This record gives sequence, C-alpha cells and structure tokens, in this order.
Amino acid sequence: MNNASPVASQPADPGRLDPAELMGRGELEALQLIRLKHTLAYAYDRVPLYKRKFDAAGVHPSDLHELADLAKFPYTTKEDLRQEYPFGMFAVPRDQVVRIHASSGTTGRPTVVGYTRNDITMWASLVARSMRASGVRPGMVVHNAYGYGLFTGGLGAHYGAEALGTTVVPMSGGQTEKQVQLIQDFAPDAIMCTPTYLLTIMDAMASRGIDPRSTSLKFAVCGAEPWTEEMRRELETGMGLDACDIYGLSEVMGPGVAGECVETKDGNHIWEDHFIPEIIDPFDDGSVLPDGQTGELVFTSLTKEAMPVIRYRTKDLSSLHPGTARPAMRRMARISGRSDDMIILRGVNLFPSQIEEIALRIPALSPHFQLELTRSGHRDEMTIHIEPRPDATEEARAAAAEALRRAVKTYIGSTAVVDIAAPGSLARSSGKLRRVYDNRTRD
Ligand code: DLL
Repeated sequence: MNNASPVASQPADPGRLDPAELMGRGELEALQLIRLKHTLAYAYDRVPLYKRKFDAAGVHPSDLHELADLAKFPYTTKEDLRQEYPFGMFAVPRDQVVRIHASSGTTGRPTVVGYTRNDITMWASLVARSMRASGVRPGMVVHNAYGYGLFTGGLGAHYGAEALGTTVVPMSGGQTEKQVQLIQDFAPDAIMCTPTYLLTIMDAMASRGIDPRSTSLKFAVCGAEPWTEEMRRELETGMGLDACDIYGLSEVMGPGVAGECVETKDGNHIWEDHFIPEIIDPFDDGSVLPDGQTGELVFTSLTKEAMPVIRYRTKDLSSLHPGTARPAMRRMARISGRSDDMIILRGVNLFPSQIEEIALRIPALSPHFQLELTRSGHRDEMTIHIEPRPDATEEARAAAAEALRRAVKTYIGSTAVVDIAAPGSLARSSGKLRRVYDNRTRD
C-alpha cells in the first residue's frame, strides 16, 4: 500500500540495522536457545511463582534441550501476575528496579511491571528498532502523543525516540488543540500515538481549516489498540503519510515487542532475538498451534532482568507468518481482538475491528462508531452508532446504513441495528478508544 511514497520505495539501509535483524534463522534460533536456557533457570531460581509452577508441572529448566521443549513448561497468566501484586514477580531486589509501570486495571488489581537499568536500555533499543523499521531516522523530530504515566506507551516511545537519535516532543495524549498547534510550530517528521487518536488529531486539523495533508508529518507509528488496513488507508490518505503498526504489552515489556517495516507494510515483525512467540488454542486445552493458524499469542522473554515472563498468555488473537523485510523474524497477523473482548451476540462471535473494516469500505461512512449491546427480554441486540462523512447527503446516509446492516449480516452473520449519529456526536479518542458499550443486564 502507498508504494508511491518516497520512503517506502527505498530499500532499507542495512548499514544501520541491528546485526540481529540481519541474522539467518539458524543463527537466530541458536541465540534463542542459549538465552532461553538462561531465562528459564534465572526465573526458576529467583521468582517463587515460577518455581512453584514448574515444580507442580514436574518440569525443571534442565529439561529444555531444544526450543520445542518450551512447550513442556506451564503458562503464566494475568491472574498469576495479579496474585503476586505488587512486586512478587520481580527477579531482582527492589532497589535494582529503576522503573515501575502498571496496566490500567479497569477490572481488579492493576498488573505491576518493573525494569532494571539494562531492561530500560534494551526496551529503548527495541522501540528505536521498530521506529526505524517504520521509516523514522536519526535527526528527525518526533511528536509523541502516547500518554505518559503508568501506561507504557508514552515513556516507552520517548526512550525509544531518544535512543534512535531523534528530537522528541513529549506531548502525551489529550489537549488536541495544542497537539495541532505544536505540530504546526515544531514541524515534526513523525508522530507516535494510537490510530484512533491520530484520527482525532486529523479531524481537529480539518475543523481548524488546516489541510491535514499539508503538515510536515511523513510517518506515523501507531499501536496500543486494534486497527485495520482500512483505517491505515484512512490515515495515510487523509494525512499524506506512511502509517505503520507497533505492538507490545506491559507484561512482556511495553511497545516495541514487534514493529512493522515501512517498505512492506505487511504486519509486525516480532523481535525474536528478545521474545519467543507461540500461538496456542485459547478455547481448547492450550495446545500449541502451527504457524499460520489463528489463536492466542503467548510470549517468553529472553533478555529481561527485572521481570522475566515465561509463556505469558496475552489473550490477543493472531497468527504467525514467515518474515519478509526481516527474513529471520516471524511476523504476526494484525490482532483481530482480545479473546476476552470478543462480543458474543446470539451465538455469533465478533470484534469491533470487523465492523471498522466493513464500515470503512462504505464511502458515506466515517471511522467514528460505537457498538451498544442491549437486551430486550431474552434477546441480545447490537446497535452500531456511526457517524456519516460530513458531506454525505441524506439519501447517501440512509443507503449507507442499509449497506452496513446488510454487510454485517452477510460477512459476520449478525443482525444489527444501524443508527446514523450526528457528525461529531460520538466520543473521540485521546488514547485507547472504547468501542463497545455493553448495557446488557446480567441475569
Ligand atoms: O498498549 C503497549 C503499547 C503502547 C503498544 C504503545 C504499542 C504502542 P498495554 O496497555 O499493556 O500496553 O496494552 C496491551 O494492547 O495486549 C493488545 O490487546 C493491545 N495492543 C497493543 N498494541 C497493539 C496493536 C500497550 N498494534 C494490549 N494492535 C495488547 C492491536 C494492540 N492491539
């Protein structure tokens, strides 16, 4: 996509790639095995939870002889991390932990994660690697609109941008008017924020009479929430830039577990010299699935000191594919959703990203939508509240609503009510956008 872009058409500059990005698969796997043996023994010796779990499963770090032996080891879940709240997962004395982050913890206790000084350096280098893959270069100005604070997005992107040698503007999320002003004043080359927040910024520019395509921005590095190829097209054409994905989660590190290459734009390459990915069957017995099949993504860290994670279940649904621009590193398919965010509507499973994909193919519809779930009697209903494009006529709006209703029925199998909302009436994102409002009363 967007192959006409000047940057996308140039080959990557191998002189500046991390040597690990140029390894062959055999060399990479040899490195993984050495690091994995170390990590298993390190976690077992230093974190009581791992010792308990390994002992209960009857496995010992010395049972790992080849990479495939990892499947013998037990999974780690968010629940495990919660039970060790706040610092029980740390493998080093607390005074060696230089930074704490925590997940939002909207349900139950937050999950706390910690970093040694080396962890921070490693994390920054991987965010820098991801940014570079997405087109950002030393010397550029980077506008960072990921939220700063306990969320890993802001500081994670910040340290990565510094490590890459860019000039970082630590704007954080929110204050959209100010974002627009600073983008005009500081002329950044790249922006980092969630895809839905970039949409908010783009709309704010347009409503101030600024052509979003006229700014200095050439690259966007967007992640922290699911998004689609249709949303990429919306942002790229609307803002005249190259938009790439970046993936990560606090428990495993933060942003930069995987990043997308601007020259191929075909999904995130997982930085496998630091993390081993697996795909497992989330609904069955948790067995490991072969590459290409969709299931729950699981990660084992290979170089983390403060908080190693062994077979951490992310709840993110994806699949693994061979590397392209970085041949030895596998790619992950776009996250279709989280297994615990899946909407089950009258027996049909669906994710908001499926609605995004369908809606954005209908020219009169905008990317601004919310899903509302209600129950009348024993029947669950879903209403898609969606804004039309402001210039769409009344007839076009009505036709679009009908087209969306029909496409949802055909491609997803669900009957939905479509409500065309007034332009500008739905909540806008300033970070991770909430798409689903579940108002079903529990029986
Ligand atoms: O969202 C880390 C991050 C910050 C990634 C900035 C990228 C950019 P958490 O708050 O712990 O960490 O949320 C992690 O967000 O399990 C996914 O469900 C979702 N997620 C993150 N990146 C993507 C992405 C950060 N590129 C959770 N596509 C993960 C889809 C994503 N979902």
